[in-house]
Amino acid sequence: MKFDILTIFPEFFTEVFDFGIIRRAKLAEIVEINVHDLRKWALDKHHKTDDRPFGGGEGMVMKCEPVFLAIEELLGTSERKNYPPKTKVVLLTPQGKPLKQAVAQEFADGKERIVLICGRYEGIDERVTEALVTDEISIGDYVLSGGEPAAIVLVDAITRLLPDALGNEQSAEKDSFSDGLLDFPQYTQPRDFRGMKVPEVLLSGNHAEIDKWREEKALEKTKEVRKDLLEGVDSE
Ligand code: 6GU
Repeated sequence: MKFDILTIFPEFFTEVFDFGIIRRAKLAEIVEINVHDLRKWALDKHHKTDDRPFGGGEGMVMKCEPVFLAIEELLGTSERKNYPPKTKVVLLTPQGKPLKQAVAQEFADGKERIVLICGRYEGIDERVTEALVTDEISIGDYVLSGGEPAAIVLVDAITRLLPDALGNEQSAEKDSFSDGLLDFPQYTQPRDFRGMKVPEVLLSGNHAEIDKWREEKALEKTKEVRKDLLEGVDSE
């Protein structure tokens, strides 16, 4: 999978992909992540990537030309219907479709290239959305100053789902949400920490009992904090 991130803050991403699973996936060439400074495609003297909104109002709006030029250079065309196969152009925006595990799974399955456009909170010229963008994604119902943290979240969520990205010791199938439930609680050494003891059942060696306990705890936790997951209701 090849990711291209378009941003006005490339330094934001300096080290964020250099740890853990993503670092390993890069080294194993399971993913390639390229970060591009949008200013490179801002052709005016001051490399301006934003301007005041037509019609008036607060804040600045991202200009469309640098994004069009970037997409043309990266994908060979700014005509969405002519993009290379298995290519997506994702705009990170609070106006997007909420990111869920199933959405990440869809991107991981059968896509080879994802271009991520980091919008700024105040907005991006609508012609980018109309002509270039295949998917608009939000990472939740709260306000971020820009799409950069959301791009990091999306790259992480997709990368861990790619074949061979996780070592054998880990499995994406066992992750929270892949079965629609939150995870059960985990414990490790010591067995007794300041009087707080590890539940007996986990020390019993009885795997049927342990599985049953874990299932119960996962259900209990999900009922407590994320009832919506059990009701199949779409909510954050
Ligand atoms: Cl993708 N962008 C911004 N600016 N805010 C957000 C978001 C994205 N997702 C949730 N809030």
